[in-house]
Amino acid sequence: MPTRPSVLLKFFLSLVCVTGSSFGMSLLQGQRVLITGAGRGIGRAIAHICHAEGACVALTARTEAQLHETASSLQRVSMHVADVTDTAQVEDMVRQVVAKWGGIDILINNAGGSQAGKAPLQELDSDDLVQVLNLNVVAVHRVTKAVLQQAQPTRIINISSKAGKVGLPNFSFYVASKHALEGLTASWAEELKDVAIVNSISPGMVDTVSFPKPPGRPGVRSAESIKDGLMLLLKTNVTGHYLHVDELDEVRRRGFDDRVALKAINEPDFVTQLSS
Ligand SMILES: *[C@@H]1O[C@H](CO)[C@@H](O)[C@H](O)[C@H]1NC(C)=O
Ligand SMILES: *[C@@H]1O[C@H](CO)[C@@H](O)[C@H](O)[C@H]1NC(C)=O
Ligand SMILES: *[C@H]1O[C@H](CO)[C@@H](O)[C@H](O)[C@H]1NC(C)=O
Repeated sequence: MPTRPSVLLKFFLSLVCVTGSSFGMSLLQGQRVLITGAGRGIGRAIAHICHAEGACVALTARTEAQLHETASSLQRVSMHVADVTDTAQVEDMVRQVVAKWGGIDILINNAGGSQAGKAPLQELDSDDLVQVLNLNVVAVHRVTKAVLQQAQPTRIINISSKAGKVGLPNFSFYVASKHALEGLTASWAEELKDVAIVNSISPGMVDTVSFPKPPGRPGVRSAESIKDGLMLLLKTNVTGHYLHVDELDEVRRRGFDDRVALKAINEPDFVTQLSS
């Protein structure tokens, strides 16, 4: 099994991205994709899915060993150790990615985390809310801003959650952070509408280090199973939308077009609805 392509082969493969060629049939041929939190879990699955579609993938995470694990079976790949909560590290990471690939076409804001512990509000420490907002919201702005300063991405995808849409008891800090993420997504979709498509995806109940799931629990899915939802968001020309992978499955079971699963983040105008 050839898992370590030669340096020369890697060089030629990476030219596809540096020169922006797009001669293949794969959806992401020649596209340069930056993925945060790519060292494990959903970020690692996203890296593999994008690479299988022909993309050149730039991986970033805090832990170098984990980046190596994600990259080990990939050819068109670069690794960039950075902490998304540190502005200088993020700006430097984006500089390295642009130097390596000549640009960034797609940004996938995947890095994020859970709240310190599940508990009702009376038992939570307010400082923990600052922590979760810093990682799940502030860092997304930091990375997205640095990318927009140094490259012209045409697509931005945020990894959100059902918790971006509904309240969940004992989980209010995480819920608040994902609601805030939806707010960023909807606002940025409008601000960037002439240059980039901005959407969010909820990967459903994936068993990860940040969110371990008891084996056999109903509804639990693998990180790899988000592929069809992710591909839909990588193709769509609508912006400011949210997709939940479980809902895409249900849309398909009922025989609707996949696009039915893409829901506008903005509520329809209430007064217009009343008068129609
Ligand atoms: C929330 O946490 C409290 C206290 O730990 C627990 O008693 C309660 O069952 C939890 N509620 C839910 C819905 O998990
Ligand atoms: C997206 O593409 C479809 C078909 O290609 C087209 O009918 C639709 O108007 C487009 N929508 C936007 C928002 O560009
Ligand atoms: C992307 O997702 C992150 C959290 O994963 C969120 O904080 C951010 O607001 C999102 N950005 C957009 C444009 O949706």
